[in-house]
Amino acid sequence: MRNRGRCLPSLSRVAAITLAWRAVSLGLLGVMLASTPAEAQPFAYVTNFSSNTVSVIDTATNTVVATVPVGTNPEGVAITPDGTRAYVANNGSGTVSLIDTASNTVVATVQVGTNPEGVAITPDGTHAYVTNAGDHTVSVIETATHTVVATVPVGLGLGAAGGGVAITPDGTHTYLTNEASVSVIETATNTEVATFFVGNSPRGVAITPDGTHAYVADVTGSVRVFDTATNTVVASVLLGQGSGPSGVAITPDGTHAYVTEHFTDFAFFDVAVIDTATNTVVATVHVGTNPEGVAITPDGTRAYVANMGSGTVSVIDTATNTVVATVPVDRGAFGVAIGPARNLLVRGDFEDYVPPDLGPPGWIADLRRQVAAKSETYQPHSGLQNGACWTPDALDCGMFQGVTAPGTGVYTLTYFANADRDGGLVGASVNDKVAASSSVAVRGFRNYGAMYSISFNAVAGDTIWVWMYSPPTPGYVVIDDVSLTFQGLAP
Ligand SMILES: [Ca+2]
Repeated sequence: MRNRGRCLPSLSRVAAITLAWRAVSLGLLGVMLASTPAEAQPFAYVTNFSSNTVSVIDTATNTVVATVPVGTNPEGVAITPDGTRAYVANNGSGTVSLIDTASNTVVATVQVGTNPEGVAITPDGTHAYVTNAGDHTVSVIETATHTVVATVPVGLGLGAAGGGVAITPDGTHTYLTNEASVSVIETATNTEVATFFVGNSPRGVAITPDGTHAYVADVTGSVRVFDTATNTVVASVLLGQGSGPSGVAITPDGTHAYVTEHFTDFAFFDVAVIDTATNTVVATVHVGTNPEGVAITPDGTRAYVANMGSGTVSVIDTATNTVVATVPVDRGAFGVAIGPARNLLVRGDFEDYVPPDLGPPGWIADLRRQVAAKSETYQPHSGLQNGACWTPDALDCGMFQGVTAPGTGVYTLTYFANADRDGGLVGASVNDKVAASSSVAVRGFRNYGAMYSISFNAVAGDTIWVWMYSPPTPGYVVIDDVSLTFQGLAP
């Protein structure tokens, strides 16, 4: 039995935070920080239409780290919100390849319609929408089972789907382009609820982060801006005949749209940068030949452009709108998708521990506390295991994990936590000061409720400690699926 003489009276929240931090700060000795800056950056997945592969680019180094064989003529690509899977539409095979992003191998192949082109995944990660140009349908794949759960006829049967597809941030509607129209699918019912004509050849479509507008690139020379509440055109940005607007992506802060000009009458192929406040072109960036797909990093600092003609990817610095790297990929570079910011924490899901142990790499039990934190199998939120402080006695407990901040800007800590009495806390400290914390709600056994999400600022090189604290009263605090991500500069 540990020293009961150290039992503390019931604490105010402020005092508890101070104590939690003091314990964390005392626990730093001899503990290695877990992350390096390179680990914070996500990967870009690029389809190569003419070589039937997907190139995986590490955006920290702008080098190709894997080349994955997929089906015939891959076009569209999308990555699940948790970053674990890339969905690739194989136009020539009528299939979608599912790439496991941890191993960069194809782990499943799903038969869809004829000539699939575009693919988008719902914000909750439960479904993928695949446009089939050959039979004017959309295949809806349930991601948990890898099965097609609905096939939706679209575009009034008029012309082939154009390949563009995007889902509103609230997950309620899917926008896709047809040969001369845009279709809107209600995701709750998987029915087409609107079709409106938009000019000759709409292709790429992107929706602003606030969900209010859709940007539709038309290869005949313009970008049309739709109000998603009314599905009417509120602006039209003329890029010029022969420019061939094709791919479109919007920055995470919603201020700019990047549009690839796939064809040109001139010597250069460009990406047009549109200010979404004024809907005017504010920059033109020369890229490789026949640029097609475009995607923007989660922190908004880079745009990745797949150049079909040159088999390269141009990396644009969005602050200066200049190309800062050109990455050779494979023949017919077509679509590009970038994964979410990577989890800076190690073993956030607690699956790799042997209960009751914790320890590096990952979580450290705070030995300044009266009871050691542990891994356990009693209340997993995901998988089979979770982290816990539990004692029938009036003893406190805590755990923590440290990383070096890879950049200057906003960090977001998300986690699931549960407790059977008040006083539990989860938070983050930056350079010895509590930057954000939240008390853990009291619920029933295994009832985690909604995900917690707290944000704070840090400067590159700062030491961030993520911690959990359980007060000196009998009971438990449990935690699972903890993620710390660098979001980049605040919008
Ligand atoms: Ca778990």
